[in-house]
Amino acid sequence: MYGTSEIVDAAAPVDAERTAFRRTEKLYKLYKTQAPKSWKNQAHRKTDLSGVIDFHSVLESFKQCGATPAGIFKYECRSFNRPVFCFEERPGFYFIPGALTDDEQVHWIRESLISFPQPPNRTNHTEAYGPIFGLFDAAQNNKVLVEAKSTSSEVDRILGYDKTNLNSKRFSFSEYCMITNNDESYKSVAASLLLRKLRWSTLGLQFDWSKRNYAVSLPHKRIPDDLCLVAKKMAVPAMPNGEEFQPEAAIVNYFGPSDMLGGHLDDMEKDWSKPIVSISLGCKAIFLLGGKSREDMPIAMFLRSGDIVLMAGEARECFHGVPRIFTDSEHADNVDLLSQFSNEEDLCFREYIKTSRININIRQVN
Ligand SMILES: O=C(O)CCC(=O)C(=O)O
Repeated sequence: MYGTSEIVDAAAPVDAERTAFRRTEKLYKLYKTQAPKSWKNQAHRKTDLSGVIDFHSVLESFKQCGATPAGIFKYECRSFNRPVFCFEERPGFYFIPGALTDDEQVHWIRESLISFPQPPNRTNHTEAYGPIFGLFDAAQNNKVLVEAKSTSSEVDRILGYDKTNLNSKRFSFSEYCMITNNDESYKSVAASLLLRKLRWSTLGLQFDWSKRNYAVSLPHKRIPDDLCLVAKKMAVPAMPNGEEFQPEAAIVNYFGPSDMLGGHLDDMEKDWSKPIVSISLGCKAIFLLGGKSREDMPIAMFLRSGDIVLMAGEARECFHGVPRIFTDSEHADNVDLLSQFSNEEDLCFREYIKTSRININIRQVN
């Protein structure tokens, strides 16, 4: 949970709040027809996507004839050598289509699955299970998570544990298989299930969801240098007076096939003139950029793997969300990306990302 929103299963019933933002979300979210259980593949309701802006087409036609659709302009920034597009009606929002190469996307997908959920970074599972090491690897090896009897002093050191706190939860992966575990007092859960239910991890300064602020006292590592470099480089069009962006925290969102991120504001950073740098990986999604009120009609656009958006200044006050991702072969737009994972040892990444989307959004907190 962060901002005023969390990733939810779009198939779950939600109270209808009839604002313009909510109506647009409902227009685009994924619906499944009420098919009988015996039907293996439920058909998806056809959604009219003709009103969704496709910045890859905008870029193509700009290259061919130098024109942009009404309300969109190409942003000129001398110190930035990629095409950037903006909306006349939403100052502070920047779209950088295809900002990352295929290799870069592959790298950040691996990092998002292997390194970013590693303690001391927190995930949506930390509250229930405490720190979990090696989740992705454990899921590939059919391990289950069991309550550990003890942890090594190395783990204690990394996590800054107080040994006198007997309530600290300590879980580790075991080779034991759930099915052979008949002891009901021995809690266990399959790593593959935990991976499928991974919804967020936080890097750098850790966010305390219960207090809705950055908890500087929580153990944390700095954001990896290579991610900082990407964020600094990509933030340039949105930085006031040529200042350098200082990445201090990041949230990694993991979307499964029927997940959505409801309309929200990101309002817990001090200086809203600094951008949020938001990287898309995996399946294509629809992004809604609303206005300062939920009553303002949102603009819908596609986000593809490798696209980056920046939200700074006035755009920081705009409601936004992701009503759906596309996993079907007609719309997912991930064939090139999937072909990058063709080696035997990469098939696990391919399987995951074939039906998932990852978003890494990087923030300057102070
Ligand atoms: O997934 C996205 O592209 C948007 C993420 C977002 O809005 C957020 O993390 O606040």
